[in-house]
Amino acid sequence: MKIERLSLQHLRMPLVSPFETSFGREIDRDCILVSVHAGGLTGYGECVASHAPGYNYETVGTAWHILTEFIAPAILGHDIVSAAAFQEAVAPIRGHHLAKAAVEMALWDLFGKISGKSLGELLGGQRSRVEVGVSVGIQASPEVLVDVVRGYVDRGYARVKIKIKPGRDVGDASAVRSAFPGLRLQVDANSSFTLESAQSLMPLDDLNLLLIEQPLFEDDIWDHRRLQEELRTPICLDESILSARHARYALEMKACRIINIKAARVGGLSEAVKVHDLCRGQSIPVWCGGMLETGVGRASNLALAALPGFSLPGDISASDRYFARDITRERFVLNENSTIDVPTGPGLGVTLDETALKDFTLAQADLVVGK
Ligand code: OSB
Ligand code: MG
Repeated sequence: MKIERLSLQHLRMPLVSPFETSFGREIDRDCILVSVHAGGLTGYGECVASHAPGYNYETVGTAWHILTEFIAPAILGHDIVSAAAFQEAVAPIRGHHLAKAAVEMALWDLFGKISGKSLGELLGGQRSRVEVGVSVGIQASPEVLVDVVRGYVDRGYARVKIKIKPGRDVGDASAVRSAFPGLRLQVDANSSFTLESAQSLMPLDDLNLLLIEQPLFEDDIWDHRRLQEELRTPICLDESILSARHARYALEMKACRIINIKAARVGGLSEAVKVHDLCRGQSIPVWCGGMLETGVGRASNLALAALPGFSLPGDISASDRYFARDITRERFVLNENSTIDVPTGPGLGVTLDETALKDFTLAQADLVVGK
């Protein structure tokens, strides 16, 4: 299947409410929609790099650069028959996982459309619906946080993650725990503590949390090992795990007991499946992380989370938790048991709302062979 054309659209979509983490506050969600054209079919992929390099070093700008200057030339006019073939073609490009993963997603969508199979089926998914939770940003005060969490619990979310940062940590988590003694609760620090400042997190051990996500530096697996020795609550790594190799290092070092899998962060769905398989072989629970995706990336996350090793609820909320208007015609809704259905149509199983797409597009590029 010869890749004939790659198109990029930089989108900016208003979030229903601002999302604040230890690295900043997002009011709009920026992303790049990647369309891969081959044989009269189009596959879609979402690049989840944000406007700013807060979560990791990639941005919409760096991804645009890598996609146009390096990834497109590596695949345009080439026969890319599998995710492995794609990864081989882009192997000389170091890093830039979010950019690579977007194209791999689009290729999977294309492979699914060609074969008539859903992404869930192609990846080896075994569930028709997956358990989900909601990720709640830092709020004005612990009182406001409890109110916001109550809103989600009332809507049916059975697992809640709250964002923490130094100074807004144990107090916030205790307030939510007191208000909801039976709630499945976890916290995410997004790399905002050091081994020293993380000493203040020790009281979290008394709050019956599912896990503490990425307390320390993104490039630091070793200090997580030292912190995990001191904490009874499982540490879960997000930012630190950029490949199945990193996952192996972390598990060998006992730096964490749970891994958050984001296909984008590890460079694509195929590598995400490798992380899943490694963890499953060692009975290490994994769950599907989120990056405030549009319906396109959400469909991909749901398909991935259908794999059997995803034993904890994912950060995959209903469409209305993020956007009043999305770019897919399909909107994802929360079932009564805090699950969301895995799409069943070919590929990602979503169709695009062209009008919404046009309204959200800030910039566009069409890349063809030899141009
Ligand atoms: O660390 O998991 C994270 C959003 C953007 C960047 C990083 C993270 C997140 C989330 C949101 O927690 C999860 C979601 O998509 O609902
Ligand atoms: Mg995280």
